[in-house]
Amino acid sequence: MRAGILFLLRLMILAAMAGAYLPSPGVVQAATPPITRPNIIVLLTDDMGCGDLGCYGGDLVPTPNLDRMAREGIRFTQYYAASPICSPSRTGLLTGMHPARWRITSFLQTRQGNHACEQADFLDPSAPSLARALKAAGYATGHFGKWHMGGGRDVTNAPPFPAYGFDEHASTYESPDPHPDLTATNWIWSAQDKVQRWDRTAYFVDRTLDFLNRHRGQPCYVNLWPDDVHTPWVPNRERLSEFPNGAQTERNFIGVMAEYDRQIGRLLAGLKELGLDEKTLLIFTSDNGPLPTFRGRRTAGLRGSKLSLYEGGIRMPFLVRWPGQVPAGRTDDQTVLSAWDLFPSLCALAGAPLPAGAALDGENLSPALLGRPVAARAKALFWEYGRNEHAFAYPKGTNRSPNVAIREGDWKLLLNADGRQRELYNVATDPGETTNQAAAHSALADRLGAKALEWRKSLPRPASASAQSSQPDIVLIMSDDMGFSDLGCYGSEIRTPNLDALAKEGLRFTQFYNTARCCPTRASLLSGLYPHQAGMGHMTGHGSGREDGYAGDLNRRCVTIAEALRPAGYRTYLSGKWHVANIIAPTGPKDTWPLQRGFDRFYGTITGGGSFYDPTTLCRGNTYITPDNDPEYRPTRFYYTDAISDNAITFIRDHARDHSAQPFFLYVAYTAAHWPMHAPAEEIAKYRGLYDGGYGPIRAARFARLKELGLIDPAWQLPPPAEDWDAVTNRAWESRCMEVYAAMVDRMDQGIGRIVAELKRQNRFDNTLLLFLQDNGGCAEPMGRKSNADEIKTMTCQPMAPDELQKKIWPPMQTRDGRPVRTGPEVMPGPEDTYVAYGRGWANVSNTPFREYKHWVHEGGIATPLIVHWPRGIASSRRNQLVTQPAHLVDLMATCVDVAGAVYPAEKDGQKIQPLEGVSLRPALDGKPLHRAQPLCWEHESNRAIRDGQWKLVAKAGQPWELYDLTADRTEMNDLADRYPDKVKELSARWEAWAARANVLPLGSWRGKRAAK
Ligand SMILES: [Ca+2]
Ligand SMILES: [Ca+2]
Repeated sequence: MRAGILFLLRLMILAAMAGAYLPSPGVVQAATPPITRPNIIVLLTDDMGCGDLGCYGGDLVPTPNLDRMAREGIRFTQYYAASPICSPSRTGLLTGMHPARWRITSFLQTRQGNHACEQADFLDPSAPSLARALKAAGYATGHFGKWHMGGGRDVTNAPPFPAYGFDEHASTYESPDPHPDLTATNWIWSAQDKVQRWDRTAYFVDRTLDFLNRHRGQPCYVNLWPDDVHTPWVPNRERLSEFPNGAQTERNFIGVMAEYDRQIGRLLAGLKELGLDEKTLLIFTSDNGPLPTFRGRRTAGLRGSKLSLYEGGIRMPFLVRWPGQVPAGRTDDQTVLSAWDLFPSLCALAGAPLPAGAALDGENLSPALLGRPVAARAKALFWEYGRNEHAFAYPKGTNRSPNVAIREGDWKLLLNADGRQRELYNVATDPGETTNQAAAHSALADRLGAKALEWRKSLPRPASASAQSSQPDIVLIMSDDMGFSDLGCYGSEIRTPNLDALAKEGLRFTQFYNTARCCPTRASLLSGLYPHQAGMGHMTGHGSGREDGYAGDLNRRCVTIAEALRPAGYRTYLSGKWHVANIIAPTGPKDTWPLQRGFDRFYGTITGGGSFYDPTTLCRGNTYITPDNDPEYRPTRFYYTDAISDNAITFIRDHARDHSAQPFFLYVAYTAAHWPMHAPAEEIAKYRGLYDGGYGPIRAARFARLKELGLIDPAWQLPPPAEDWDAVTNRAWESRCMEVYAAMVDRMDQGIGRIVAELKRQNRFDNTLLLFLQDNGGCAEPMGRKSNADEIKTMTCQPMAPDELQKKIWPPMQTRDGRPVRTGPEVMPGPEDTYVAYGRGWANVSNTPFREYKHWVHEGGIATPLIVHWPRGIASSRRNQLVTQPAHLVDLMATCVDVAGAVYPAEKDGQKIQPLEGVSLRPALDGKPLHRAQPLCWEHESNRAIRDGQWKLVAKAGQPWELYDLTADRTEMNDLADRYPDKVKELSARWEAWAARANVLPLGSWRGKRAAK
């Protein structure tokens, strides 16, 4: 009672002051807080325009309840949203600041999309929050409805609601914690949702009333943020069959709008029923303008729409109702207020102090909310929307606005951030923005333009630009034809101390996958797509006339990592094997060679295989060279693995000298330990005798070590051996094969050690993201395992001139000094005149504990180590940990683009680029889950597989599907296909859908020419 009298008294004083005191510009009278602090409901509607409400002159749909709310309170005609699109608009309201100050510039989307829009992935929880400020002042806080300030899609690390000061919440897909009743699938809505699309506003109204009812003893702050009337418009059960074709029709909109208004009626009735009418300040507004506008009817004739800075995009309906406190039936067409004014204004009404140190952009206009218009605000209003052409959507024609705007007094100036396209309107006399007065009032336009651009420049630099100084160097190292357990840190006896050290200081993935073969893996790694999408379903070198998915050249509907990173300021280098180009002729076109696919510098081989002492297609830039005629690299003794390491080091050294301020991407593609078994004698000597006991003991030791390291589950069975050592007749030769193989890996590891040393020497190592992986599993191909003694008897060989190119990839061939190259079990491998593969028995050891080999998509063909090392990017507490989430080559592009702050392009050189298939591995580096929308799939030579969670369905060419539960049985020993026929059916259907989508079909195209059509 006493409180009521005091409050009345205060209102009388306010009323008296309203008559007596007119604030001068720049001075706004702060409201004394009411004695009884009201509940505050901010009802923020999605994509609703003034013309959608009868009380603003709308005539599409009767809105009796909204109109009644207007009659019972104040209707403002000059209220502005913070942005013409969801996320920044919401950010402005919640933080009281221009949303771009928190790097929210467009709707929050995928990480790649966010980068493209120069924005953060979620609202920084250290930003001011209206909810937190009111909670600190004793309010109970709830958020019911759409959030869209973080979470959803591949953004898995958005802070939870309590981080922003909310006690309770129920929200949708675009939030850190989607409510299961609203989110049956991995999308914003679906027909499977328990709460149907047309019942959502009712659901949020119910949650709001329930929250108020449960917190009667406390003032409440509630965000009631329905996702109506955003598209799709799904008005009711009866009309669901019309979706999606009817999703944007006028008829469906009318249905949705009518239902929305009915729910406003339920809210008003509910407040009354709870006895809270006079205790509740209810604010109704919208986050941005409508789209489609139905010929401007939904904007009440204002120019523009959602996505536009013209009034139709940002001038919103705004109603305030507080029976008994706020005068009824008023229209305030004087006060110019904005979303970011609500924070200080509502805090003033609630008696809540503003957060210490907060630099709010808004001002306290609480007198206006109580019915006393503020004729002149202190601060100008600013907006921006649209930072580039590729990542932002814009309305068409005259509704598209310049991308910066300012309003001061009655004047509004729009211009582009580069100062062009100035438009000046008097929005008091010309709210439709029809007459540009920039020429007539050029001094005013100059002044406002300068002010707007100064404001625009004060915004934080885009995430990608501000990350520039901290953009990591990226070193992606891949080896050739190695098995899962060939590195020390993955259970091997082969000495790889440098890779082991990287693993110890970094992370090891236990379920990383390649695509089973050289060319497809390289295409997938470079492009972030499945191989067939990049034109590399099979190998290079098949000639023309093949199916598109098997053309054998990296196509132009993909970009390489180098092409994606260059625009973000990266220099790009490749040392090693390319193997994604059909044409290898020295005089042929080179448009699919590295320099034409985004690399600044290239040293290496265009094709695969070949001698380590005289690799065919050895190349510097676009020019073929030989080990004897390369002026830039003259080692005492040429060995290709060393050459790849040495040239990589040269690239790093030259970069530090010439481009030290720029980050670089260095792709190091070793050909070790692909056949032939070639290694310097001193390396082989280190392994002499180690493999004399044959396959069994080594395989058993690796199996034990893998378990010890925690890389495999002890419960998994080791498959039977592929070869029987007792049956081997050429044991000395057979064990020498493995000695050389080990020497090749060892020598590569030493080179990696030297690359690391150079990064350290250049002081770049701490901020280098270094990744190591292998292109396919151990190789069982029998290359060079039969004697060619008879063939070479008739060979005549001459020493090769320094400029003479090695044209042969495999025998018959000769050494540069004129000796024939020998094969078969009489030839101890290692030297340059030998050409031998290590064979199936050792490949089986390499692939311990898995089945099958290179070519096949059982685990032995596609499982690879992945070591990730990045001192600045991986918390020290995470070092030496294992990442057990499945991941795939397609994720490497997404990861590089992510950490580089680069933009994955939708288009390049006028050519549409296929969307990324992978997800950034960055959350996994932090120990967080990856959110992959699609299962992983494989096809190579008609071998096919699909992995979804624990399940893998796999088949060899022409064979039936096998089903494995990889959690229980990653060695693929217990085929569950007969036991779970429904799972087989489901996964095979999904594989088929992928194959159709990913350019894999017709299956078997890898065998030859295009099928007749
Ligand atoms: Ca919206
Ligand atoms: Ca390979």
